[in-house]
Amino acid sequence: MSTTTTATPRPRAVLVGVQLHGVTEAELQSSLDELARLAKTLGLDVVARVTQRRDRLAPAAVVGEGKLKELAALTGGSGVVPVGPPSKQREEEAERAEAAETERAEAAEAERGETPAEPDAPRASVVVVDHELSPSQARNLERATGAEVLDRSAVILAIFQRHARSREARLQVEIARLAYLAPRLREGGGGKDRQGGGIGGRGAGESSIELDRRKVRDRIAELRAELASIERDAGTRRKRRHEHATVALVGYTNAGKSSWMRVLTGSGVLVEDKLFATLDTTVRALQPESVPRILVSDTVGFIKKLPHDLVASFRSTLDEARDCDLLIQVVDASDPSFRAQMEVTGEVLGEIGATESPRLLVLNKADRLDAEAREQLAAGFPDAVVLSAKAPADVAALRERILAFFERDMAEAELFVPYARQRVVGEAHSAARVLSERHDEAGTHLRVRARPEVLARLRAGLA
Ligand SMILES: Nc1nc2c(ncn2[C@@H]2O[C@H](COP(=O)(O)OP(=O)(O)OP(=O)(O)O)[C@@H](O)[C@H]2O)c(=O)[nH]1
Ligand SMILES: [Mg+2]
Repeated sequence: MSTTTTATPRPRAVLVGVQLHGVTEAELQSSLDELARLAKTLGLDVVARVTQRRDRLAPAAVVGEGKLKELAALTGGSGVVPVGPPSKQREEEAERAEAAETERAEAAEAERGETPAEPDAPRASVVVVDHELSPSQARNLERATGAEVLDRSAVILAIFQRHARSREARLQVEIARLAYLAPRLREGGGGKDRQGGGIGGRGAGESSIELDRRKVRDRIAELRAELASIERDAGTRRKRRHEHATVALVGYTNAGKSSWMRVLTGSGVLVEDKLFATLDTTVRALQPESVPRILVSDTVGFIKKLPHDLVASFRSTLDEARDCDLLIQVVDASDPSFRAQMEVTGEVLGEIGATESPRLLVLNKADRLDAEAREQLAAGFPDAVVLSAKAPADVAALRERILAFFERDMAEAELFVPYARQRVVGEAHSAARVLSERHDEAGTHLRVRARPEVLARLRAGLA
């Protein structure tokens, strides 16, 4: 458990979630549990949850008028969305439909006897919404609650920003943050309200907003150029690494990837009960070292609704996962929503194009499960291994499994290396297992065991 020991009290936050059509109460609560962990990682103290069952998000402020008042009671705001600019007929119709929907939702709620959130809980200064907010929804919520309003993407971006250590990670996060902000500058930009009326209207504020957006775009281009130069080096390093057998640990945030990295490679990577503790990719050799060496990489975790800009931005970091020989997908099997988390991981892997490599599923944190649950998992996922990063016997078992994976497709070959090509002998020693080595007057006779790609490369060096 990570504890913050700051003297200043942590800002209080209220979570807001809408139970949309087709979403169960349990799913909504588990999504809010995760949002609460994200908020906590950001240093917020979650004091209440405000939820509402609706067919869709209220266009004005996500929740209906009544709920908004309830929310504002927790933050000390007015609970009223200020009247916007004159609306056209279509908008008026939409508003009428919206009012009717709100009434229905609230009447149904009253029928179910739901109690409003406690009015005398301490006042919150932050509202965290579990849905993507439009700029106007964010602004309306801010005005009605008097609190700072963040959506899920903004929280994730803020966490990434805090946890980014290397220059590469910092650039990636900054690009994603600006890309997230750019479209949101359209309405509220420059602190000027839309004087000319209407979304996208030619208000007096337009030119300065356009200027801001251009500045943001220019800055993104600048950062991208800098990132590209760093990534060129990283790309070369990655290519060099690819001469070795590589394993990438991937999975949902907090699943235990870094814990496995530590125990498999003896490295001191950060392990924390925090979301997105790891942002930078670390690569280390499997320990005790095998011949040839196997490299293991640990990288950024995934989460539900991971902002697209972040995925795009972290693409090169995630190349490690795309180019590896074996993907080890780590799952926190003790988390009740692990199935949904596996699905999200599958989706992100698809998005980054990491679907080619063979995948081994590690159902982790088995030490938190009883024997029956473990058996059920093993039966439900026959190709997976049910393990705990905290059990030394399990660590040895996974290491064996990794070794066996690479051993399986290795083949033996005889190579003759003329003295003029002695470089190949060195290469054979680093990328293959040399079974025997004999010299005569013309060169070196090697008997090696290696993966087919390695054998092909060694032969190409002799051609
Ligand atoms: N009980 C138990 N806890 C574990 C196990 N593996 C990891 N943990 C704990 O789970 C938490 C997260 O572990 P990490 O290894 O940091 O997880 P991660 O997947 O690297 O997380 P991010 O880098 O934040 O995406 C830590 O508190 C670990 O101690 C396990 O097998 N059993
Ligand atoms: Mg980690």
